[in-house]
Amino acid sequence: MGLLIYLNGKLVPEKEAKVSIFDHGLLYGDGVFEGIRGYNGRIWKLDEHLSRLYNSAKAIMLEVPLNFYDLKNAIVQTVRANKLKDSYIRVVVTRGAGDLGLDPSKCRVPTLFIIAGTIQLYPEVLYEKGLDVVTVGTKRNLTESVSPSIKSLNYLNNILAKIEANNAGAAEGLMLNHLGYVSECTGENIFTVRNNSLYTPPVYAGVLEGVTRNIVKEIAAGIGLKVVEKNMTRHDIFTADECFLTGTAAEIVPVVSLDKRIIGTGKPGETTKRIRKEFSFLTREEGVPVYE
Ligand code: PXG
Repeated sequence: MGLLIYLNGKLVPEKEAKVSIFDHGLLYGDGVFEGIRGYNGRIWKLDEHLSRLYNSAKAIMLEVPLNFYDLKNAIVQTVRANKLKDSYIRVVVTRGAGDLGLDPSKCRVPTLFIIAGTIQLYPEVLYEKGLDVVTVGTKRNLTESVSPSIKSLNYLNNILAKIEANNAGAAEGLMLNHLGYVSECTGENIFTVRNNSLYTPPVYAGVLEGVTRNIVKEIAAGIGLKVVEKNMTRHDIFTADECFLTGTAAEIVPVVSLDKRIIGTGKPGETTKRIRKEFSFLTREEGVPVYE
């Protein structure tokens, strides 16, 4: 049995959920998206994800066909229609169908679809053992070219980095910005732990302002850890006590080496484990209810 997909105002079986081959989301990667999680019959940080979606759309001058309230409702309805307790939700807005030229002004109606399914990004064993990460040659997009703050359908920057990580046999790739400072991994933000403080690159280093990143900052404050946003080099990661990545799909995943340099003890650290525990507690308690 397939999923029910929300497509332009209707719930349709996945086999019937089709978009035009002239859709500029497909032809040019012209569109925006969000990846959202549902836990325990609730949708986690829905408002935060939707704010980012509207901001991404604004930056590319794309009008989301539904207002905030109606879009929120459509997402809840889609999760409910698929009877999901734990879910991974993909919300996609594209420029819509146009002609073969790239001019977005010729695309009159944006396409909106919502997929509510499930995901497991990494096998469980990687959360226990930690990831080996390599630095990739592909630099993170320049802020004044395609801003990393826009969660656009144009993910080739990150996909090229992921290909390099795959080729090196590593679970993730660390991307530097054009100045050589650490930005983020291909679909996750990065943190280090050192002397009871957390460090993460600032948004201006070319990172997506992750929803999970922001929650980790709150968790850290709640357990008495200082959070410092500053430019970081690979050296800062080699010599950290602990390192972890954050993202909606990955949640919080420990990193135990970078470019074969063992980080800390080479095992997931105590602070990382503590934050993972707090995070998993919050995700089970909070969120927009789907079934009430
Ligand atoms: N950086 C980038 C470049 C991302 O795409 C994050 C950080 C983490 O942000 P959140 O808000 O999720 O904490 C993301 C989001 C995947 C996948 O399958 C990952 C994302 C999006 C879509 C797919 O790995 N990550």
